[in-house]
Order: sequence, then structure tokens, then C-alpha cells
Amino acid sequence: MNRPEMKIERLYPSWGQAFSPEKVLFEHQTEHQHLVIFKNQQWGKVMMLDGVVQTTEKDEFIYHEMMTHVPMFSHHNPQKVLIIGGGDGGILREVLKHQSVKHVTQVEIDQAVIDMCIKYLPNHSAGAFTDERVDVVIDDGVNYVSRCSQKFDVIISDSTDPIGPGESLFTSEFYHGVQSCLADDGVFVAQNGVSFMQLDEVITTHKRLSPCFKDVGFYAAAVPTYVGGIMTFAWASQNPTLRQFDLSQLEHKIQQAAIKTQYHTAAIHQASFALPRYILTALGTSV
Ligand code: AG3
Repeated sequence: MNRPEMKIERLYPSWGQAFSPEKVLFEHQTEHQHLVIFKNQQWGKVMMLDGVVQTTEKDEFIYHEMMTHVPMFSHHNPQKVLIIGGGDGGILREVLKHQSVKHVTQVEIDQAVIDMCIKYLPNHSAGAFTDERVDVVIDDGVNYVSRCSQKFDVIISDSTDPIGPGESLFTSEFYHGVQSCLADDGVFVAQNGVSFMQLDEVITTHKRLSPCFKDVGFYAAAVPTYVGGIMTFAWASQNPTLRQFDLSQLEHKIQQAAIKTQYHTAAIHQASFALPRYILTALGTSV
């Protein structure tokens, strides 16, 4: 039997990665983007949007744990959480592991991503979409934050890259909206691309977040299928002390929570804020 055609990631003009699918499970142009989910021997099931890898069964835990547990454990008592994007449900699954959480609002632009991920990547959400603490809103994230009158303790932007529907989630308009619905001691984090390949994104995000928040920074982790080295995550808060950790206190807090993780530890949490010199130089900071 012939194998399906190679799936090639088209994120950068002259370099990328290729997957040999064992089987294409779903492929469709949704109302917003091209969605494909296929099975690959190395990575398990893989989801791509507009030709860019979004998540794979094998390495999703690194991204979802770092996007979730870093802000959640840095906050003293996160009860209300807002997730923007994240249609596969991986962030939602991790957020709900925190017992302090009373309510989660998830705003995803594309219902088809949620539906198809529940069907073909069920371990990502692991039933999270039916948790009674969760409300799903199908809307554009910018619309939602600019009209929202609630305040959230943690806001997580799990978007695509700033091309296509995800572009608006990297604008000043979005960050102003986030600022207005983030509680006083709240934390905002956002996927910010692979810094070696997308350094401009780090610079632009830093510039656009800085007028809105007292403390703006980045932390990092390497996610194998986001090829090109470490991925940076934007961090913004009005309270700079939230990322000044005492390692043994953080260790104690994490132990008490007894949340099962495969990547996140207290030491990783703290160390992830250490950035390579080329990023610091690009940002004009000199720590
Ligand atoms: N969203 C982030 C994908 C970014 C890929 N970009 C890249 N390689 N530069 C993932 C959604 C997972 N819930």
C-alpha cells in the first residue's frame, strides 16, 4: 500500500521539517484555516494548522506544562483562568489539575479545532472540555478581551504563529485588552515562537507589552517539534515579585500540589527564566 504524501512544515522560506504520515486521519479547510491531523511513527498523532506543526502526542507535555504550570505556580492563588486559543485542550487539561481553580474560560476562534482534537487527539483534553468549571466561547481573542468586564488571575495565550488567524494575538490591541482583564496580581503568558528563528517576534512582543505591564520578560523551553531550538514564552504582570522565586518555597508548593508532570519541576521553573545572551542583547537588557 502506498504511504500518504510527506507533510512538510512551511513556516520558514528555506528550511523546515518533514513527516512521513502512516495515515492521514483528518484533513479539511475549516472556516478559518487548513487543519490536518495525521499519524506518524516517531511523534504519534500530529496536528498542523496552515502547514505549521501545532502539537504532537509525544512532545506536547513540554509545551503544555510550561505554558500552564509556570504562571499557575507563580501566582499565589489562581482561581479564575482565561485561555486564548488552545483548541486541542492541552492547556485546559493542565490548568484543571490545580485545585485552586474555580473557573476557566477558554476562547477559541475555531470550533472545528476543538471538535477534531476531541475526536483524534483525545488525550490532549482528557475530558477537560466537559469539566463543570469550564466555559468555552467561540470568538476571536481580541474581541473577547476588549469587551470583557471580568478579571482573571492567569491568562494564557496558546496561539498559532503571528500569520493567519493568530496574528491579532500579537498586537498592542490584544495586549491592552489583556491588561484590562488581568487581576492586580495576575500573570499573562503567551507562546512567542522559536527565538533563534523568530527573534523579531521576541523584540516586537517586548516592545508592545512594555507599555501595558510593569514587568515584562520571557522564559524558555525546547520543544522538539517546534524546530530551531528553544521556544520563548512571553511573561507579563504588574507585580515583578511573582517571578522572584525562592527555590525551596517553590519546591514545597509544587510538592504540596502533587500534580503529576513529566517536564516541569521547581528547578526547571526557575531556570527557564535564564535567557541566552543573544536574546538579552536583542532586547537591550543586560542581566
Ligand atoms: N501553538 C504554538 C505552535 C507554535 C509553533 N510555532 C513554531 N514552531 N514556531 C501550539 C498549540 C498547542 N496547544
